[in-house]
Amino acid sequence: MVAHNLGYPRIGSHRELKKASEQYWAGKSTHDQLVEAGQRIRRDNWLTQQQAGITLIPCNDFSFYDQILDWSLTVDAIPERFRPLANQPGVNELDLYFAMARGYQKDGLDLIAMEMTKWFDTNYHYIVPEFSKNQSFSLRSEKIFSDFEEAKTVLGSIPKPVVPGPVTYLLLGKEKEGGFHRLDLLDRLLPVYEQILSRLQEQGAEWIQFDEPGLVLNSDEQQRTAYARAYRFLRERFPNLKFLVASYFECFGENLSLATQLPVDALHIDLVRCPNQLDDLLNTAFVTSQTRVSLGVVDGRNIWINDLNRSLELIRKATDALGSDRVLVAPSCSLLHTPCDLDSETEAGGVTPEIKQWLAFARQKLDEVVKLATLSAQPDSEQTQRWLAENEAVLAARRNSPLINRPDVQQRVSRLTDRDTHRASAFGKRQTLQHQRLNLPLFPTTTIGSFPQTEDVRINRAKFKKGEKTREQYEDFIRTETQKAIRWQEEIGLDVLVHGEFERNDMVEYFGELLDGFAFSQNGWVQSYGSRCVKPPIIYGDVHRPEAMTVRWAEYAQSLTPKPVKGMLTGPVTILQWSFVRDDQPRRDTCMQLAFAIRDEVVDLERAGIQLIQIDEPAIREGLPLRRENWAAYLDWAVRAFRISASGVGDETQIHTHMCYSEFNDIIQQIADMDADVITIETSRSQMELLDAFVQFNYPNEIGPGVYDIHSPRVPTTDEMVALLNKAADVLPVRNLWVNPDCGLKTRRWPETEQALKNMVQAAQTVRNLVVEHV
Ligand code: THG
Ligand code: ZN
Repeated sequence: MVAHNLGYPRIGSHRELKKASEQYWAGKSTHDQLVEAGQRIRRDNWLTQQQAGITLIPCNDFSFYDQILDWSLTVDAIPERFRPLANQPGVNELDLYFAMARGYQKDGLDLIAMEMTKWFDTNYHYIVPEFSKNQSFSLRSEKIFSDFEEAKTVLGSIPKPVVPGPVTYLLLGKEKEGGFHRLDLLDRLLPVYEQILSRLQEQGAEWIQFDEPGLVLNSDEQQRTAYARAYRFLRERFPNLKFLVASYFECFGENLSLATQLPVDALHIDLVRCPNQLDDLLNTAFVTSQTRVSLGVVDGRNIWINDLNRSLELIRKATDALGSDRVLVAPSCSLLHTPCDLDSETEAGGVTPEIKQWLAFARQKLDEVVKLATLSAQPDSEQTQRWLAENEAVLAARRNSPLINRPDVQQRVSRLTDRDTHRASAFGKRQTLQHQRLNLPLFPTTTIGSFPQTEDVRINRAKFKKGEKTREQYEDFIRTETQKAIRWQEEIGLDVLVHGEFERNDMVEYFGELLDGFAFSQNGWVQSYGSRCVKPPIIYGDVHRPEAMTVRWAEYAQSLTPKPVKGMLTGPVTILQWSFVRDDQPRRDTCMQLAFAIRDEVVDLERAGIQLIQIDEPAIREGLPLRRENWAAYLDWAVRAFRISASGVGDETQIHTHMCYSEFNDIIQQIADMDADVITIETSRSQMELLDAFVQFNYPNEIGPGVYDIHSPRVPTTDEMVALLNKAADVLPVRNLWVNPDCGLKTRRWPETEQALKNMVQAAQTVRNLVVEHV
């Protein structure tokens, strides 16, 4: 049985790629040095997979920024605005590529970066292809060919090139003008695939992996036709190449019969997300075809060790029906979404030996895939029996561990009543009380919470973590930063202040470190976008808050100023969404536990005199299941979790929430159901278009539509923010409007932040005067 892999993390086991690219962007290293860093990572990855015993090893899964952006360069889908750069002498392909990802402000050019968005329901972000009506495609980048050649040399065997499937690639893009649908471009795109495959075939390729996760999304007739047409086209031209079409993250749903009938050599299915898919598949004519099935049995989205017996049962079912020649074993999806190597973890991070044996990172998952192939080939060997016994013992130990089970927490969740999910009074009454108490001007100004995480802040935290600074020294430093931030906010005239979050690394990791039931790794980095990584905490047990997490800092900040300071928390759904979640109970149950932990913190903040408390839920929309039929159930518990976290306080305490990256139309009812007193949202990039959903819905509570885009260092002018605010004031009740940037400022630098916020306060003053004149 073939053990294969769909993709491997490319950041390097110690984030070598991050360091190398950021050096290069800062002009501190050369093009060749960056290229060599990439080569070293690829080589390590290939050899790691080979040594583990993987027989079909992917290539072209490496990327300097994003695999979809790589593909846009490969098929020459370069937006017009980047053409001058593409034709400029001295600008190499990599510079053009990074310009597309990050924008380019140099040599009199000001090229806005391409948009970035979530990769399905993961915390990875890809660069969105931009298509025009008369879009043409041609073979441009040679990356896939050199990658193949390089892998062949390193491995001494034939690697498996990975390409985005043509239909998913088009679906992931965006039409930049009207009058066409991006799938209309398929016929122009396929000839480029033909060229690419013939080159790969000449180079000796045998298998090609087409990633078509689009196959698990709800589809219409046009989409289904496109998949069928694309693979018929390619099949006719390449009867001898072996095609593997990879789906992942969900079940096929209505695409099942289409997927099982594609003229390909192997179909990959995700049996972690959709364990019933194998039965479904074996109930179709697939059984009597020649097509192989690749069983995604090792979880590529989480970090728990595999239940070997459960996987073997699935494998056995497949081999019984199809014969072992037609079965491959693999992770459920690319291992991009898991950290590199558990061996880098030491106990200091809270991954104790007990917890560690429950975990598998990417490298350990390779071993699991190979083990499963071996086990199913030799079910009766002594080694088989030993492996299974070991695995059963560890799983049983985890199930029964006192570390995991906290009866008091379970009881609290099971006793949840309606009172836990409702504020004392309806919004109308709360608003009156809050306005009386806070006495803010119209168009009150505030920020989303974080201020720039400067080099200085990071260095101090790193020193504290390494033990080079005492807690006292570190906390003194944080207090000084906080004090500076408060003074400065007072000076520029913001109305509602924040403490700046200098004590926090990441908005989820920080809480994970302070809650029971969480472990945090030291090196468990996962790529989020480009060179940016996150270190998702690991929720292994019942969640409990042993003590207040943020009260001390909020209280300190409030003690420095008569102006109100807003308390800052991450909401239960976002903590869930950005963590590795336990797989032994429904996500909903874990979320309810988180909700009560946050609720206790909210109540403690109120008790400490904090009058406004923000519970961020940027990830509530991205948690939406990929298939619409599962939305209602998710939204029901997600909204309930937020309400639990927010409903422990009195009417006068103002609850804020914040969301970013959101298409709000789909879920506006549920956003309203969250019943936050104030919501701040990202709207500036769309010129307030995202507000439409709120306007049409008649959203009843207060809103802070972001008036400038924090994702760029550009300083917005007062005039443009006045224009945006006027737009908002035209369609929403003035008493409900807030003025704020569209997201936290931690990735920005101080100089642009200072100027931008000064202009923002000025803009608020201008509209206030306009409104007063009007009245
Ligand atoms: N935290 C987590 N997930 C996220 C975000 C977050 N997902 C969506 C969005 N925000 C992604 N954006 C970022 C922005 C910045 C960084 C990571 C994701 C970042 N990371 C640091 C780096 O790579 O240098 C490392 C973090 C650290 O210093 O601790 O800057 O905010 N969980
Ligand atoms: Zn945001």
